Amino acid sequence: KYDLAVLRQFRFERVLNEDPITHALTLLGTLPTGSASAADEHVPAIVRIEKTALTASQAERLLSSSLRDTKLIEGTDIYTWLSGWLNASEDRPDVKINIVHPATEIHIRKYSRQEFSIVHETPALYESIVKPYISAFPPSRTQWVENILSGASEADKILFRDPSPSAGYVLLPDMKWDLTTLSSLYLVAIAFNRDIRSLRDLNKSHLPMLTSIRREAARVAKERWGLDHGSLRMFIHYQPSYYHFHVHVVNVNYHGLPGMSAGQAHLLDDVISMIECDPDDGPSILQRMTLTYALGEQHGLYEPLKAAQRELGFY
Ligand code: M7G
Repeated sequence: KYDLAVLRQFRFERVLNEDPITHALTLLGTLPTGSASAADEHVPAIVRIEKTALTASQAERLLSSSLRDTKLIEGTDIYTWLSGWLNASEDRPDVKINIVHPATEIHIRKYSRQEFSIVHETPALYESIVKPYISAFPPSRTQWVENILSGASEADKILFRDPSPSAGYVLLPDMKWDLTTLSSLYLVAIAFNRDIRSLRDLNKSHLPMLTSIRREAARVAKERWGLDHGSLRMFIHYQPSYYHFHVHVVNVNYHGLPGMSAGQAHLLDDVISMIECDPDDGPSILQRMTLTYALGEQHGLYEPLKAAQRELGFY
């Protein structure tokens, strides 16, 4: 549905973010609605363009044939640095493009450059501020999840499926992955159980699902890509962007993504271990503990949590 012809119609408005570390630029603009009746009508669209990584599989051809041109920047003694240009190639795309269209205000805020601040979410603040915030999201926010679970989208990408409504989930490539660069392998396991809105809802009854995700993700990574035990970092975001339970499964050698910061990423192994330490009844540790994490100033919880913290004397 989205191709070069559609992208050429993008009307640029402003840069939302610029990240030299991930070689990505996130643009806000508009794209046509796509409906025949309103051919000229444009609605907000976010387009994130990221330069793809070079991989070891290209090593042999890189200098002998892929390189089209070079220009000397500087050199001294045994050191030289040059600019270079690569030939266009079918099997080595230059960029990966992510599109959110139509983009909501929440998407625009999420993708915008922003300052972060640490907040301490006590169980009481979870009840009074975070839980109502989560409940206020319309179901349309996670339509993409329902499409995956029902098989309406990405069906041919599913790597593992356990259809049980309580402990089941699907494992598939995350949209952050380009599907080829093994060093940046990124999968996501999405639960069928719609009652788990976040890390806060996990308890002993969810151990079969959590341990199954840990086991099956490792098995699939080994069988498909030859990744050995210990090659994956599996974690759960808090706060996540989408309040439908899922686990991130990422190549352990892929560093530096913002979503891997201490506070936001909770290792699946640690979560399993914490729940295993819980007594057999009563609220789980995840309901009893204060969770500390960084929130961007554009996040919907930023203002209310910061204000509540000031009242509680956290600062
Ligand atoms: P999150 O922790 O809720 O938010 O994770 P984050 O985006 O801030 O990390 C949701 C995960 O689902 C992210 O890793 C997204 O890249 C991924 N994701 C989001 N969408 C809309 C899709 C999708 O449509 N398909 C797939 N395969 N992954 C998605």
